[in-house]
Amino acid sequence: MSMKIYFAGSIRGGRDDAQLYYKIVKHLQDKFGQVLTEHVASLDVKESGEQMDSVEIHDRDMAWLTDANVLVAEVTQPSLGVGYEIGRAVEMKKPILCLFRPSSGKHLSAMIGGAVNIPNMTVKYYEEAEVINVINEYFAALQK
Ligand code: 6IA
Repeated sequence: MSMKIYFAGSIRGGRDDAQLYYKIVKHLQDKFGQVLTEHVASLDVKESGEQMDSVEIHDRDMAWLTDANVLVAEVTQPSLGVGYEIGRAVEMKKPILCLFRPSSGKHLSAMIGGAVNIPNMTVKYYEEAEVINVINEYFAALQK
């Protein structure tokens, strides 16, 4: 089944994990469907980008999120935008996979890690080497 996938990853929160976002988006495109937000994984995107109109970005992204079948969020690098997208997707009752790497030494927000009672929201703690398997397992269960 081909899905519409919204991938969320930090932009102004910091681009340290951009290579990993690229790897995730590539895999989602190869195996599971259309990634509406492939620019999030673009290695050219910088943290600044002041020339872009925030209203257009917000409204376009919310339209994509509304259209998406699933949200995949890499949450290791803290990002207000990613947290906002997750909260909006919870309200829209979308299936949500949050991916967090404890080996980063970062501490996941309690608002994400503690969201265990939210139906359709999964937080997966993983190592970078496992990322493909973790995504495959989640989508296998989703597509059942
Ligand atoms: O607060 P952040 O910037 O870290 O938020 C990142 C999240 O918000 C991503 O998952 C995106 O879906 C969304 N987002 C934030 N900024 C943009 C953007 N341009 N274009 C599309 N989606 C965005 C910002 C300017 C850019 C060229 C640097």
